Amino acid sequence: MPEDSSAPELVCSYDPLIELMARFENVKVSNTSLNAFDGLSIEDKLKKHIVDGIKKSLESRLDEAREQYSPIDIINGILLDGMKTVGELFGSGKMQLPFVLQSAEVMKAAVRHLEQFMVREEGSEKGSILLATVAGDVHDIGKNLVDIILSNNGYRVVNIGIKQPINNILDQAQAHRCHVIGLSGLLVKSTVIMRENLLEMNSRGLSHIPVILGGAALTRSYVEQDLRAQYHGQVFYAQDAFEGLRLMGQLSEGDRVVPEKTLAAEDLPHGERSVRTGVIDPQLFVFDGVRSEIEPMAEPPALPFYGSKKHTKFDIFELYKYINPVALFRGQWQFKRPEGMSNPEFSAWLEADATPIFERLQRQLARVLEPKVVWGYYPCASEGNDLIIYHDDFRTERERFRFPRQRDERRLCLSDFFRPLENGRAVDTVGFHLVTVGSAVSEREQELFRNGDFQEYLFTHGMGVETAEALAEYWHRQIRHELGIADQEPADRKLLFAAKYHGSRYSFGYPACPNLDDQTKLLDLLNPASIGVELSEEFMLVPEQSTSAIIIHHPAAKYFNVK
Ligand code: B1M
Repeated sequence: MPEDSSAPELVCSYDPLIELMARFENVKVSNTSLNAFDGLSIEDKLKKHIVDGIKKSLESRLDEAREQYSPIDIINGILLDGMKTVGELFGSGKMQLPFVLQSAEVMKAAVRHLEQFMVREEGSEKGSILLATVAGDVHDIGKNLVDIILSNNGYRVVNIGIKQPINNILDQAQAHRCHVIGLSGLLVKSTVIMRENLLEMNSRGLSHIPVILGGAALTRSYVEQDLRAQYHGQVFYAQDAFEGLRLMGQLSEGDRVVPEKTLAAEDLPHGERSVRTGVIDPQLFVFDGVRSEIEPMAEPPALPFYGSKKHTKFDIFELYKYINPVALFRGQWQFKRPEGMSNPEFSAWLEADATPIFERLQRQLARVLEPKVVWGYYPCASEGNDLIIYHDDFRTERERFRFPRQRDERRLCLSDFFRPLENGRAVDTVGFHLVTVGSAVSEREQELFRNGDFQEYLFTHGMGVETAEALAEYWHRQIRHELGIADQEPADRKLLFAAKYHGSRYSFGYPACPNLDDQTKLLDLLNPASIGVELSEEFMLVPEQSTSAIIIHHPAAKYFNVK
């Protein structure tokens, strides 16, 4: 830089450090995370690192502990004890999942640091499990949460990822000498695959391997009744990662695990048929002439246009306004109201602690989330339990959906909301949409998971999921406007999230339209390949954070169950 002779000479007439110290002389810094370690033994200090999820100074304390203990003793004797406390706190409702993950992060960081000083001894592990999401299923997070909890509690976890065919699961389990197989999946279809996998293990003579099953659509009774009756070996249901941990504990001690309670047939909740078998009773789809009292609309909305269109330009911050904070904070991030805390106190706590995370992620993910929509309108007509979609001549059949009808209650069926053909011509209108937030957010999640940033992984995943839901909500609103039925738009977002508007949207796989195979027909109508979405062989949408729906304009269309 050229010397500027005209610049005034800068003379520092004071010591900035002393000045700074003087300024903060009377300020008490309450750094609990540092002070709280004072006076503790090295063992308790390390446990505190784990339980409180503190990474600062972790390595130096581990090095200090190494002067007395071998790395393996630090892990098994001290750190795992800390994780046990974490599990107990979580189990008793005193610790929230995001903080459990923070503890797991510290555990992983500690093990990573100690590994360089360790010689792996054969047979020193507590137990091992091969984890996979079953064939055709792209759901990652359920299995990954199980991985985090098990591997940071001392188990060897071989996580082979999503969409895993049984051949690969068995090959990998044998290659890695895993003594348990753990299968996960999101949808009912996946529970059917799990059953097929167990039967395959029977026929290959591999039923000596215990199997743990978990996932949103799975029920304890299906696993502990139906599947246990079919698998020659031991099969267990784990409702969450901690039940998986408990089962691993029992299986690794070599005990044959006796289920706490074996369900009797009469204990089974009514209407579990679809979940238990994966096949919905075909009788529900047969029209026996008795329909509900729903009167189709005398003057249904006209078609806004025929066929499908796409939309890919969104103001992401506008979309964020459609995120349901309850679903995000309590559903995805699993912040739960601690015992003894009132509802208003909990809301204030969420506002102070969860909302800033939400706001930060809105900014950070603005360019990662890639919202895209395909939607369309078609002339249609009902016929018994069927909804027929027509070509743009309004006469030639293009697609046919068949819905189940309630056996009791109101005898409702989705087709009742539509008019039948009149003079051979379709006179009603139906909408469909399919939304996605793209694959970059899933890639970001995988990176966070690989790097051991478990808490951020959960937060990011929740944002992806709830932005997809928000986009579906936002675009359904757009459709109501296009159909001219935006006459009951709720001013309050809470009412919007409670679907207090004109008409409804139903996703295939949900109770009123349970056939996931119908996704194929929806995809034929909408052509979502134009926005990068395709179907897996088990009818799942890829990318993962995508969802589709049939949109019904009838004002009486509300959610209902079919059993
Ligand atoms: Co939807 N969805 N969804 N969904 N979704 C379910 C699963 C559903 C049960 C809702 C319902 O009907 N009430 C239903 C499935 C029913 C069926 O199969 N017929 C359903 C459906 C139908 C669908 C679509 C097909 C709808 C459509 O678009 N037509 C579609 C499919 C998506 C696709 O194809 N890509 C869809 C879409 C979506 C969103 C994208 C909007 C969103 C995100 C999905 C995602 O994460 N990829 C979503 C959500 C949020 C849900 C619910 C509400 C919550 C799922 C979740 O995120 N759970 C769900 C209903 C529900 O569960 N209440 C539902 C949190 C996650 C961490 O839990 O994976 O279950 P989970 O893992 C847990 C435990 O299960 C257990 O431990 C984990 C941690 O505690 N566990 C194991 C799991 N694996 C384990 C293995 C073990 C041990 C424990 O040992 C080996």
